[in-house]
Amino acid sequence: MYTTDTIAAISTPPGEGGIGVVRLSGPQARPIAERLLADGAALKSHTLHYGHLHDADGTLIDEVMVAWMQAPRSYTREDVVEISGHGGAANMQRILQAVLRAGARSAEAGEFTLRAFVNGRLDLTQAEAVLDIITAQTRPALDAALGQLGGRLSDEVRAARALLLAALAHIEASLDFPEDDVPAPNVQPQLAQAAAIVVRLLDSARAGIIYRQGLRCAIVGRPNVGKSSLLNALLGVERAIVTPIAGTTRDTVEESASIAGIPVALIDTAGLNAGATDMVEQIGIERSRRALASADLVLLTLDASQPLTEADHEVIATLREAGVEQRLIIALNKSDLPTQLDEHNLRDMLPDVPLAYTAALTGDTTALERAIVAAALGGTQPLAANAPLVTSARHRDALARAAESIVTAQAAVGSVPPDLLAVDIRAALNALGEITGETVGEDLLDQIFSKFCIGK
Ligand SMILES: Nc1nc2c(ncn2[C@@H]2O[C@H](COP(=O)(O)OP(=O)(O)OP(=O)(O)O)[C@@H](O)[C@H]2O)c(=O)[nH]1
Ligand SMILES: [Mg+2]
Repeated sequence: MYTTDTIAAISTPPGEGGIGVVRLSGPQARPIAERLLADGAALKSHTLHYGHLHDADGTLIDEVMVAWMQAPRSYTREDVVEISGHGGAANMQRILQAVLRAGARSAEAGEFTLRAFVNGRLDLTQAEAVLDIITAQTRPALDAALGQLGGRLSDEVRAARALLLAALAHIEASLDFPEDDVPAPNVQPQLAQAAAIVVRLLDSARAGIIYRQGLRCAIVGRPNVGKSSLLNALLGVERAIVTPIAGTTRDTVEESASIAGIPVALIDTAGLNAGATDMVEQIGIERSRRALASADLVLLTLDASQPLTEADHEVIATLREAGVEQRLIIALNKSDLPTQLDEHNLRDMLPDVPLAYTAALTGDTTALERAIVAAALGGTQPLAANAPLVTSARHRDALARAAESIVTAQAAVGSVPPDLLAVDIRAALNALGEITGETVGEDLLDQIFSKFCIGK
């Protein structure tokens, strides 16, 4: 999929903007720009050039600023030209079309960054970090992506690979002299150090992936317990309609919130009411069940100012049937009123489920937010100074495979012939190489870069 022709795309988001940028990369980038500028001026590298773009027939297109970045000092390490024109969909399209008519080809999704990777300007973790920076929704996710772009993850992975390569070199050296009855080399220290690095990286993955991908949290319960009020309180805006009437929410309402830096998609649902006869309410309840099934966390909301009702018991039975106890958090809402609900009875029914008192009416959701963060991160500490190193499932899976191979190798030292030991070490090296891109197939590259937008 990698070519060296000249590609072009609109690199700013669609819509209206003060300026918009069309980017070109490849050997024809500069000649194309100079031809369209048609003012006889020669572009100077890394210098802004003010001018007017004209089509081949001489029609004025736009007043622009053009920057040429001569290879290799550019994003792709090829000649890159950025044309800044007046932002706006029609104008940007017109500039892009002129550039394409002048000989460039439309860039594929992520093709600029792919070239940066192929030309060695970025390794694979850094290329992926570019995408993460663009899509980061919260500060911790952004910090992690910036760290990854800066090479924090690659440095660690390379350190582990260097140790494994050293172990492999020892083993291969011993294989060269099979007739000498020398004992197999002891590579335990290298393996142990490599394992320590891989395990530390894996430990950061759970929090890292949550901070980057976020999670879905469905708010469920019988009618009128304050689900919509909780959604609003967690969002800090009056998003869903709240009334004293049971059955107010008929459809699911989904909004994104940031809870202690974790992007959380909150889904308010129609109260689960077994006796619903109204068709709209029934459809709404069906949607609630679907939201329940797709959620990473389920927030069972109860009204603490009343004893548990028959309807509450039915909801609890539904949750049990759905098998969501492991991802359940209980919000005991309306805690601003005197408590009537028997907490012990509840704990008997749902042992080990975290429980938080809330008062959505007064906006008190602190304990609940803490419970959500704890459930999401599962024991791992919320980020303090250091952003997590591993934020993608792809990296986590490769690390897990590397860890497995290293453990197998560690167990095999001394008990199997060195050439068999080398097989496991090579497997670990390959798994780690997939992270940085040293040992990566074209399919995987396609898969990774296709997630980018066009123009990046
Ligand atoms: N005192 C008190 N009242 C609350 C609290 N939270 C919600 N309410 C009230 O409870 C009533 C129902 O609130 P909603 O948020 O609409 O409840 P819901 O669970 O979304 O109800 P449905 O959409 O009908 O399923 C409203 O009158 C709210 O003002 C709270 O923390 N304390
Ligand atoms: Mg509601």
